[in-house]
Amino acid sequence: MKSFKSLASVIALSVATVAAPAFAEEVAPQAAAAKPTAADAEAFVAAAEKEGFDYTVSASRVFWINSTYLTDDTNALAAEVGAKGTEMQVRFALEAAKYNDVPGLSEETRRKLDKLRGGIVLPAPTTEGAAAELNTIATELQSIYGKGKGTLDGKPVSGSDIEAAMGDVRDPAKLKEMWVSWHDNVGAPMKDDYARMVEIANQGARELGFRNVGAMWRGQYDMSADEFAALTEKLWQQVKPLYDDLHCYTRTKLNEKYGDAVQPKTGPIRADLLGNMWAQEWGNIYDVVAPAGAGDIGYDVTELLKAKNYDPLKMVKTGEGFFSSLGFAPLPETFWQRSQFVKPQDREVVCHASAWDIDNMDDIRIKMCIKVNADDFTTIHHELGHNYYQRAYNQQDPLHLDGANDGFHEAIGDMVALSITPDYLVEIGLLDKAKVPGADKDLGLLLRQGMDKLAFLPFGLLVDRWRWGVFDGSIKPTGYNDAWTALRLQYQGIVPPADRPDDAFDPGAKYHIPGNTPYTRYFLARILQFQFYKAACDIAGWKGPLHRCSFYGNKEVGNRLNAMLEMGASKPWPDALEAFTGSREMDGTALVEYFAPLQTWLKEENKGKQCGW
Ligand code: X8Z
Ligand code: ZN
Repeated sequence: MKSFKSLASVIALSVATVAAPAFAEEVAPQAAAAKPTAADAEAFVAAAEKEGFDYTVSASRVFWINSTYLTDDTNALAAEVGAKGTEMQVRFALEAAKYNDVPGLSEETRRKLDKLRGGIVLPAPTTEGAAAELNTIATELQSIYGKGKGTLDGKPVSGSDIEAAMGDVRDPAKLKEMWVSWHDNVGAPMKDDYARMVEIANQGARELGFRNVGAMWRGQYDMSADEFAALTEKLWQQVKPLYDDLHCYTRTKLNEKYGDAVQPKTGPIRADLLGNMWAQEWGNIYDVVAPAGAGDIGYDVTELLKAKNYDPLKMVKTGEGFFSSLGFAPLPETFWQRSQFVKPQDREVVCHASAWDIDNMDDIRIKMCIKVNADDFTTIHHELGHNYYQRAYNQQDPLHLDGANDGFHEAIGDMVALSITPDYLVEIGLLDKAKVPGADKDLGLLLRQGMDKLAFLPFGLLVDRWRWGVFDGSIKPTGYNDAWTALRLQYQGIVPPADRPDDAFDPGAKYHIPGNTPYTRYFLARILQFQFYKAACDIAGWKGPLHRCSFYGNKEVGNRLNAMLEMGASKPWPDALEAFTGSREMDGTALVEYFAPLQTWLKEENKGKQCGW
């Protein structure tokens, strides 16, 4: 992965991200007239890798400039370069299909051909002008999001500011104003363009022999698209009881704080009360839900950072320090020179955090609009996880310059951030030793963590459940918003704070929809990060409660982790998972184990309550 905006755009265009196998269930495109040989296939793959590699290095620079300097001109350049990339990828995909039935292909060549054939995030048909139209729309959608503003007290507020304010503000009228204005201003204008984009990309998918774009996305996981959908459902059923318990408990606390008129005791939760614009992570309202006694964990990371005068640079240096402690080489000088850490004052940018690998070698960077708070401290570790992964696999062939699957890429930095325990905070001088919460505060710590990690699970799933429906036609443009709201209710048990207008397009108010970044990766990452974390803690010989483990400073963990990272996408993901964890299955057991004491406690707290919605 290159940039994570780019798995959608850059990466959508990056051959390096074209991913996994195409499967028998897909309709094969027309057979070739001549009889190509395995040697022909290998020659084609090598040429495609070279051309794709050269393209991504130069295209990435254009996309970087566009994302960090949003103007009509940079949009035009990004759309033009993007169109060239789409045309190239489609050309490769059609050519790759000709080698489908060639006898004697090596396993490696077969995997690479499958990636070339199926790994385009937004394909276009070969019709004249289609790739240009598709990329113009995609660039415009991303730009609308980047420039988007909501309001607070009637005054315009940028995306990164409103995101932070949703975590801090506790006045329900103000929260509602921010939620409604953001969704109305940012989402609604995108609707028609989004529908057109879906139409073009689906035509592209069909020309390549796939049912629709969603089937292509689901086909990137070393199994069939349908098997993958079933796997995500299985994982969700494994962890859903934890979410249901947390929802029930949180609703009670919100009702106690705001009263029946704002948050009733039963039914869904009002989406703007959960401390996050999308209600995807709820840790920011820990103060609202903290139980007496055990709930006082005695510190708050935002306050610690502020008290010790951390600035964005120091936050990033601290993140780097963790990876260095595992034995990873320091980030290159260019990372510090070329990254965007804070929001520039004089221009519009895409603030949504992303990690970039410009030259597939060591020109790695992050692009953020960092605020000194706990959310961004975690996000820095998340983004650095991408950068260290990218650098670790930079010796792989161009088509293997990617994560084992996209969930792996999203999970590395998060696994590291799970190690930000009280003891770790003491070790780096952020927390006084005397303030380390004792074992009697374990539940508070777990609840704080669960508010982020567990709350995210249904959101991580539903974003692409919506898009899968959009791409397969079961959700039509006229029903875009109602279907979104229905999925939010079904999976998350939340409702918008006000009736939505007919022209609403609330999905557009979430970055990854206009950014065209597939989202199931984040659901997988939520599961995988606990598998990785448990494996790391086992390697480190940790014997205490899992959530107290920090593997900071453990070189053995670093070595084993690196062994997985440097494989990139060269092997099916179960091989990579096995290299680090010993298991070949994605599985929620580690997550369930981590939160088991919390679940027992939540069940006790919820006794006598009418849970569900
Ligand atoms: O988009 C991201 C990262 C960039 S890859 C900041 N995340 C998802 C989100 O913000 O919605 C990380 C967690 C989920
Ligand atoms: Zn990410």
